Amino acid sequence: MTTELLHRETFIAKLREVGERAYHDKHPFHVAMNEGLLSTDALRGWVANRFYYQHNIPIKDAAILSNCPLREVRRVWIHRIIDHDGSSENEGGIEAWLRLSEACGVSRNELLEDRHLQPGVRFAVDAYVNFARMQPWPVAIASSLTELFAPDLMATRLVAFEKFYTWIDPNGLDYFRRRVTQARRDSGEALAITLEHCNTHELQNAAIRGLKFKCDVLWSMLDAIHYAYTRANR
Ligand code: AHQ
Repeated sequence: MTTELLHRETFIAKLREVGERAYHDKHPFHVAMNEGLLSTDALRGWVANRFYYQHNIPIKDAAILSNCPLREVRRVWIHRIIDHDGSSENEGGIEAWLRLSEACGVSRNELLEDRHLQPGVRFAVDAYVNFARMQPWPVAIASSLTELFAPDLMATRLVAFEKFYTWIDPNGLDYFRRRVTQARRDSGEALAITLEHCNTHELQNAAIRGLKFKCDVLWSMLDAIHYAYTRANR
């Protein structure tokens, strides 16, 4: 087995291959969502459960920052916390997600109290936070490269929500509108850091495995939601 460092283009191609095979845009729940086939109950369940993921993203990113000794990397990464927690100038993604929930007819307290949280969603998200705490910081950053594939999914989702789920107040969709550009910027930064700091054969392999792990985190969240809220399993 070679211990050679992968060339930049080969490394990028291998990272992209992971997403093309395993990213959750291909999960049956997302396929049904984007075809307008989800019930109100299933969509509300997805919004309620995804809140646990959104709420934990800044905690995950703070774990990466706490492990990273390089000021130039922390300066790039730190905006992700404000992007979600917000500031005096901007509400942040967590507040936008709570507004999405209210637009779907689920109260913010139901989300804040995890009243609909499925066990499989909790365990997948907790695994992601612990991964960020325990892995070398370049590998944890590489695992966020699922966002390379997020902008297209966000754009498709937005069209589907506006076309099929007209019972949702369109003002609640701000989260997805912002996410298209945020995910593009985030993944560009994460890729540049990954290419520069996954600079050994071992770190490159760990980054590829970390991205596959993260695809499994997102996939198993949807497995749990699919099982809990789609008619087939009623
Ligand atoms: O809304 C999402 C988000 O804030 C993030 C942060 C990022 C990370 O740090 O891992 N990943 C991510 C994702 C978000 N939305 C998902 C979706 O399908 O709505 C996609 C997901 C990702 O691609 O990792």
